Amino acid sequence: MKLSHTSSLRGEITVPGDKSISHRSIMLGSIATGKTEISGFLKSADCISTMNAFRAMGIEITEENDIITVNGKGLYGLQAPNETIDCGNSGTTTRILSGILAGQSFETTLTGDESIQKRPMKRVIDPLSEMGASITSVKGNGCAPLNIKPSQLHGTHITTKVASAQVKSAVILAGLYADGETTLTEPSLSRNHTELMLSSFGADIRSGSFEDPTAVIVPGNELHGQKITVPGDISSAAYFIGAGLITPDSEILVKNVGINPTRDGLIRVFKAMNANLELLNVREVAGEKVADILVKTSELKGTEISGDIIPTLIDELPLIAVVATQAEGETVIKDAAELKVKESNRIDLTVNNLKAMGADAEATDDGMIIRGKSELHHAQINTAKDHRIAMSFSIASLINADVQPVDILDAGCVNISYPEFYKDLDSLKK
Ligand code: SPQ
Repeated sequence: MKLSHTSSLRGEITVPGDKSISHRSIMLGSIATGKTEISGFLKSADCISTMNAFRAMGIEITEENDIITVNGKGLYGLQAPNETIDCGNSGTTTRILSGILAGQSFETTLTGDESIQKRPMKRVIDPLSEMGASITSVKGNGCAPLNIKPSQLHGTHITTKVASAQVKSAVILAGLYADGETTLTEPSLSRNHTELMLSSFGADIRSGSFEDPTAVIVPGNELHGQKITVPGDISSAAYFIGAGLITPDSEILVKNVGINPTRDGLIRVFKAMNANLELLNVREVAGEKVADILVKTSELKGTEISGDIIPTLIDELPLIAVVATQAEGETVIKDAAELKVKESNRIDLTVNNLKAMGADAEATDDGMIIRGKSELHHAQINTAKDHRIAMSFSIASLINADVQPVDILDAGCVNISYPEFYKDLDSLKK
């Protein structure tokens, strides 16, 4: 897709539902008893993979007037699927589902696309095995396909090396099927949507905190279907917030954005960079904090991003790197080696594409350094079919100094998390 620069961005936008919360709403709705009604569900390729996985296990999921209804069958109501479950491009589906499947009385195999089959799964295989699960990488390479056989799970204490909400959620959900209490301590607090939602479904769960990132799940409670309102995804809102900051003469109101403190690192970082950004109408919707975000063109300065804030903005780092090219001075991103094992190696891809556009960017072992301010030029952007790279560089294209457009390869990959992205971006161009 060819994208040209724009003179300004103005108007209001409501971003689609949060991807992480949408996945969890289907998963918990399926293993709860009774109906779960979901409004604001994100109908993107990744969340549809989760829906299809549960449909394949006998769960009826219907849609009417934009409300998704999951007819849950309880903790022990899933049925053996007829074939291997295809998780598509979704790491969230593959990893969290493996925790639920570890507690079932039937055997399953999970796989996904080329990218999924390269992403590390040992991080869920190891803790689930510690709990007594029978889970193996079919090819013996620590990646999907994963084979999961029935076994009795035991409550135990798990300590993880990486802060990962997917690993944490897999362990917590397996913990629902264990014979005692399961605790999980992660190095820093990762997003806590599973904990919040489980609590509203009636589970006996304690969420960790930034001071003590230990979650505790006690099995025994039945889960009950709920009404869920999914807030807008801050990871999708991020593109418009970033765009508003770096495009001249811009003012954008991004409405209904989830600002759970385990996800709001982007806002804290942009404020530290001197962003003209205001949170309006801050409220709570179904246990999640939500706000409208007003953003205006800003004179930005570089910053350091490292430590405990990293898990709270991990998916936004390619976009933050693009924005950093328009900040005076150096932006240093550290402690973010996890970026190498996402849908692509997001450190290398971000830095190579930034350099191709003329920015001063350098990859490091666990992050990157961007020195601003640089004029950006047209280039061909290799996305490796990674939706976050495609959207981040679509934002870079808005300030391309040349007449020639930026060429985003495999631009359709935005379907993974934000099918209407280009249409929404166009609606703001003035
Ligand atoms: O599902 P997937 O492919 O892993 O999605 C990504 C994304 O950019 O959309 C990561 F590539 O988001 C993850 C996120 O990085 C979604 C997620 C979740 O919903 O629990 C947690 C984070 O991953 P992790 O590995 O830190 O648990």
